[in-house]
Amino acid sequence: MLKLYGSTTSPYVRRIRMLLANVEHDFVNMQIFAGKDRDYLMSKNPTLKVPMLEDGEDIIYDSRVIFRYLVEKYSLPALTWQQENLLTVIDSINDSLVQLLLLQRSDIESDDDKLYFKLQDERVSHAFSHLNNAVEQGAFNHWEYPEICLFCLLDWTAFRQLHELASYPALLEFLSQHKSRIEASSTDPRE
Ligand SMILES: N[C@@H](CCC(=O)N[C@@H](CS)C(=O)NCC(=O)O)C(=O)O
Repeated sequence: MLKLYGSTTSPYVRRIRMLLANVEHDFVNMQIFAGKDRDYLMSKNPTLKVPMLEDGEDIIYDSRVIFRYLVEKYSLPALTWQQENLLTVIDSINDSLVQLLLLQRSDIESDDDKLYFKLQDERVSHAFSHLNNAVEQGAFNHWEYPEICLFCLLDWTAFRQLHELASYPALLEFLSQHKSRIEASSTDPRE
């Protein structure tokens, strides 16, 4: 049986949980920052990040690679290059916001005058605008992996209050359009 390791709050983990909504699997909810779960992660995954997928002898890390693994295993449609690029944009926001959250938790205050924060803030705003335009142009009109990843990013950004989404109306509309899907409500990080 497939075993997915992660946490209920991670947007990277949630996308794989939503993708596996109709595939039998075990979900292992870990506390990755300390204790025995971290020891387990240390023993299996040198990146010390989740998600991680275990399939018999195979251990796969990184959501993007896990997706490719599942595409191969279940003959799912592969992404187009345009979708790959959109996923890169989604991941670039996700990575910046994960770093900002970790800084918050380290009691390091955000300071717009500092290069590090300025670069993250510019990337996040610019990339959200790009995604807002992409939604307006119909690039997220299905319910497949890119849409799932966008949904997880937006819902997590709102949940953690990491960036104001009010200036991206198409993204807000996209979020509310998909919120009540069963795989969205059953993986809601607020639950
Ligand atoms: N590129 C990775 C990113 C995964 C990632 O950043 N996961 C976060 C949780 S949202 C994590 O495990 N962070 C732990 C850390 O940074 O120490 C993927 O797509 O799976």
